Amino acid sequence: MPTSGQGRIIGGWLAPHPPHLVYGENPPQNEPKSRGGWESLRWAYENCRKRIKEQKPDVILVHSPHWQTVVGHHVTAVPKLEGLSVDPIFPHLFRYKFAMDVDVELAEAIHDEARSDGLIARKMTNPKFRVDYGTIVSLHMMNPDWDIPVVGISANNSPYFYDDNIGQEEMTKLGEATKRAIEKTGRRAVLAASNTLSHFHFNREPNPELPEDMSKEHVFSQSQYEWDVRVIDLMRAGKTKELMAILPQFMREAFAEVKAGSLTWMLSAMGFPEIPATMHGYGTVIGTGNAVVEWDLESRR
Ligand code: 2X7
Ligand code: FE2
Repeated sequence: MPTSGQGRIIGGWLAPHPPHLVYGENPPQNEPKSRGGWESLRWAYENCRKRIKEQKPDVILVHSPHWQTVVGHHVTAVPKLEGLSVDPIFPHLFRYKFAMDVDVELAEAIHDEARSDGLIARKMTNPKFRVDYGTIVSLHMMNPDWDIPVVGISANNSPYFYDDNIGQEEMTKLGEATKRAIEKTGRRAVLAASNTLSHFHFNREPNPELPEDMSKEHVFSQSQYEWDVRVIDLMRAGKTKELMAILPQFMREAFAEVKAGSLTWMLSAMGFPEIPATMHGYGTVIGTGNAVVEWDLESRR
């Protein structure tokens, strides 16, 4: 692992985490088995897997809305994490035996940089910690071989208690701290914002006998769909400033999961790049809108 020289972020991915995607794939780590489903998103993730194999980053960092911390921003800072992760809402779809190597040096550097910027931060050093399904699904879909070390970053809950802006300002600072830590530790890093876009969903599984019944999967509403398209089009056009400006309204009107801050963190770490992002695929999961989107910083150097 490089520990000196100028590290850099080589790419960032909007990497949504519905557990259905892992369930649809049937990897050996996941106990429940399916007949498939949600292919448009799973095929989109195949492009990501290919890109990661080509790029061979030193580390993948993921910010997950389902590792919720009430006080501050936490980072995984223990060399190995393994165990069983169960989705609390969809335990019949996701019971996954995880094992991951953590880049502790980078995690500690993020912690230190965040604190030096006045953020509350904490190192998560419990080796028995049960990693949340958001972190696992994004990482599995990006790199099912799990042969690249990772850093997990928690979602501080403040946007859900206070004004949206308080949380997003913090996430901008956390992104900057992450960037400095990557540079100082000399890592070639890929970032993952583990976020669904529009987030209203059906309150019952349309077909409980067959959760992967794709004849029942569709957008929750036309207005949610139009919101997703508007946001994705700004990403594709590289209009990052405009994107950031409409996020609060998107959060309010489409209940967008970006409220948890993952996307803001990632775009901030990448310096809010005004470059066209590549859209790899869009699909709904239990009515929510999900997109796999890439910001390629490497080929633009
Ligand atoms: O966490 C999720 C999500 N964000 C979207 C859809 C379905 C399940 O879980
Ligand atoms: Fe989620």
